[in-house]
Amino acid sequence: MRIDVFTIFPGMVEGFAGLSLLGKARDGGVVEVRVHDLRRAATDPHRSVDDSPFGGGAGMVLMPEPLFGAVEAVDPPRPLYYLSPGGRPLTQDVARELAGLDGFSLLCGRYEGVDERVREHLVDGELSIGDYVLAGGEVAAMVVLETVARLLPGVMGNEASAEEESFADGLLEYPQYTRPASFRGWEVPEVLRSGDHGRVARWRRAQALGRTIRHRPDLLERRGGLTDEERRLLAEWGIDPYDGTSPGP
Ligand code: JF5
Repeated sequence: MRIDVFTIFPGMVEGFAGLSLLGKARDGGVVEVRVHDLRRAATDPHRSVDDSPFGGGAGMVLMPEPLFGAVEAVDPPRPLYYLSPGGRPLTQDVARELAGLDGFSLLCGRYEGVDERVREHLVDGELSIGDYVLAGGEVAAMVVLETVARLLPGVMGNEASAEEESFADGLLEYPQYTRPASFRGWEVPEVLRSGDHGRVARWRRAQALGRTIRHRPDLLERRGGLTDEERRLLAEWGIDPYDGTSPGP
């Protein structure tokens, strides 16, 4: 898969793309990330990419010429997405959709955003990583890169985990423990040390359900509420199906 990123801070995205999971994916030939400096297409001696808004107002707007110039010089993989709070929300489903493409591209805005003609005539869509405002699209682009890259075959090293984990089935994660079995008097739940794999699996499922009820009831609603089997599981472990709480010891 090839992903092209257009930004006025290429070093920021290059650095990120060379490290950790993405760096390994790159080394393994699973993904190719090409970062393009929007200033390269600027024509004036100052390499300007921004100008003040028509109609007045605070801040600066990214100009159409350097943006069209940078993208058209490359003819990057499509679709080209503009990162913006007004875009289509990035969810695990959207990430899976992107991971199924041969490639796509990302355009990072800065300042007050891009000239509207860029949104209308250059990009194919817009993506949002959440309801907050960043100083620029670079961090959002890195979130998209990492979210998609870890779904590509051969990236995690641990093929099982990418899909086994939370959101794959629309629930939050169950609690994880490692050694020591007792830390400062806080014990690892007995069930995890019982060696009874069926009981462990039921406990984990019940914990994931309880956590989701407690912290993200909206996710459960989206799955269509609790099944009878899930209600039985919660009852087995003493978890309240309405608020996800368990009685203390
Ligand atoms: C951006 C002008 C775009 O702030 C964001 C963003 C928030 N959620 N998803 C993306 O994008 C960066 C900053 C300034 C346009």
